Amino acid sequence: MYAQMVKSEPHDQSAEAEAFQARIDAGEKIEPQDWMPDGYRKTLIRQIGQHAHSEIVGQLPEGNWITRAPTLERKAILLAKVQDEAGHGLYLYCAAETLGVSRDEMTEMLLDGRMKYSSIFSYPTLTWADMGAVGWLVDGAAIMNQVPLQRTSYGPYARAMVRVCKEESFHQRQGFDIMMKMAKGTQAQKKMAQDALNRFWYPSLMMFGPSDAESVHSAQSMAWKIKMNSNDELRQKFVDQTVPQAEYLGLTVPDPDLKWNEDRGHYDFSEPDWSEFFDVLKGNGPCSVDRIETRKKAWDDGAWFRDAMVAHAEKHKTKVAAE
Ligand code: BYC
Repeated sequence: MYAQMVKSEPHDQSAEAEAFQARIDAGEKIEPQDWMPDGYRKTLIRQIGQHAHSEIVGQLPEGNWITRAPTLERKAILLAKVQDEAGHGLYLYCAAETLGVSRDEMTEMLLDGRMKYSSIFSYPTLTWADMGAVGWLVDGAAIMNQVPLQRTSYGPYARAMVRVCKEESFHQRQGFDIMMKMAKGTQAQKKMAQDALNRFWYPSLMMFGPSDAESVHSAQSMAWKIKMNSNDELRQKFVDQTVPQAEYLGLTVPDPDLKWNEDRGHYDFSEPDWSEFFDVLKGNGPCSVDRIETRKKAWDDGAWFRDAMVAHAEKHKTKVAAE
């Protein structure tokens, strides 16, 4: 269906493409029924689809701790957060569907490796402090990336981001709150908090994507306002915001070269190990195989339910047509 739709674009795109770019430059929103270049549509499907998959796969590392949360209150909070991520996935799948791709197609593309999910979720969550680090750092990085996306040029994506960002702010606060409790707790708890920061720091920096020099899509995506900032810009903003928070917690960012640069007005910091990042993207992260197997099992287990819903809808349609 997606392939058919792309083929049906008008042949002479130049005048339309120019008018389209003018609309983008004027800050107008593009809506599903509007003409758009093939590349714009494909880039959005790739980015929104990847984003949706990340929200869904992102439930797994935290879902791992729901049954082991230390108190009833922490359990209720974590449960609500993981449910929010499912909601985010749904808004995003719906936004992508307005571009002519179905959720089933996107899921199949995730399961057979044609679509990606965020590299961060290929890492394991080993202790309760990881729930703090994920909320604080991973949701913190997500907010840094997603707040500007509320102004992205594609209407359904921008609107989905508004609600997602509100919920992500709560997620980040709850993560920081867990880190506070751990960092100000017993020696053993503080050690766990430091260990979680050590393991999640560089994978969180990787969430923003490769360096600007290596980013293949940034220039075009920024011209189309699908992306509002470059990967390096957002990574720097994240470091500048997060380092004082780590200091407040009394924890040490695992980067010996981290230093405030008075001239630049930013922190200097070490780049993540990019060979590790590209290896994770190839499906070689510590939990990559497990994440996809888990999603595949959930998809296969849910087949009977999806079939039943379609059968019910068909039956209803036939009944309405007969009346
Ligand atoms: N992981 O040209 P580039 C969350 C790929 S979930 C995997 O810079 P682009 C949450 C990229 O796709 C947050 N792949 O790409 C949920 C491209 O490969 P392809 C998820 C990555 O698209 C639960 C190649 O590398 N947020 O919030 O311009 C619990 C070259 O990169 C990654 C979003 O998805 C990565 N980290 O920029 C808690 C936000 N980085 O596709 C929290 C929306 C790059 O050509 N997405 N790649 O095969 C974006 O803003 C952009 O897609 C990215 C990458 C900044 C991620």
